[in-house]
Amino acid sequence: MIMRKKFGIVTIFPDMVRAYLGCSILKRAIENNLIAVAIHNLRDYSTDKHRTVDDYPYGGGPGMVMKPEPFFRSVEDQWPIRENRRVIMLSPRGRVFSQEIARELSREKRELIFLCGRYEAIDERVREHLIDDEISIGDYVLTGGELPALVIIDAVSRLLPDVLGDSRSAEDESFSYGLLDYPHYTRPEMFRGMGVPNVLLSGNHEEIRKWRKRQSLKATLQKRPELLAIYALSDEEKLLMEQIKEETS
Ligand code: 4FV
Repeated sequence: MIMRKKFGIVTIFPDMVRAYLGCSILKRAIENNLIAVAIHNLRDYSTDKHRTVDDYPYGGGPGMVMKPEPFFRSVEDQWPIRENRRVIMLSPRGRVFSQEIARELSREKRELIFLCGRYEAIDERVREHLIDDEISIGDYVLTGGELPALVIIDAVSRLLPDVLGDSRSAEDESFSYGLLDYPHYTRPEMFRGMGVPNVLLSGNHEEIRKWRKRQSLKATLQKRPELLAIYALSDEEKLLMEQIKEETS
């Protein structure tokens, strides 16, 4: 019996999140009970009749800051047992998300709870006393934490058994082992005078495997050489890389 992976999202825009989870692979994963995503409206945990979740910043400055009470009340009400939850705040100050972190979170037994900010920031006491983890999806500033939460739920869910139609596809792709992906082709064989590399039409799976490996190494060397610094080349890959460097030098 595959354990259903449980996620929680706290946001002031629940419909925005539902929209993305209501389509395609994640929709099917929810229907097939492979994942569950509990969506909670932060305003339901405000403490006033105006359902206020933000206020002016102490010390002045631009924008509004999200109040601590609604976040603490929502987490303590919905996920009271600390051992069963891992509360993740999305913010540009977090550790930068990667396929490695996606794998780490896909192995996590605790429920993954995402706190989605809006406005300028979230009161620092949430970071200091409520969260277990802080993740950024990249060095740029968004209008909210909902997209980062969905990016992470998407990347983690597709690593779970049976979520992708063909589990091989999660193993054999960009970053799944540290190199950029190889080029992919499908019908038509000829398109506007542009063909398909013969090796892919040869049926020679060993030659196809080697061509794809060479393409991955070449693309990584040209586009993301820093990835090669942390990637342990196999003997075959070292050989292929020598050939590539000779060809491209
Ligand atoms: C972000 C990021 C991000 C900052 C203020 C939401 C915004 C606004 N989150 N990775 N990059 N968050 O830009 O995670 O509330």
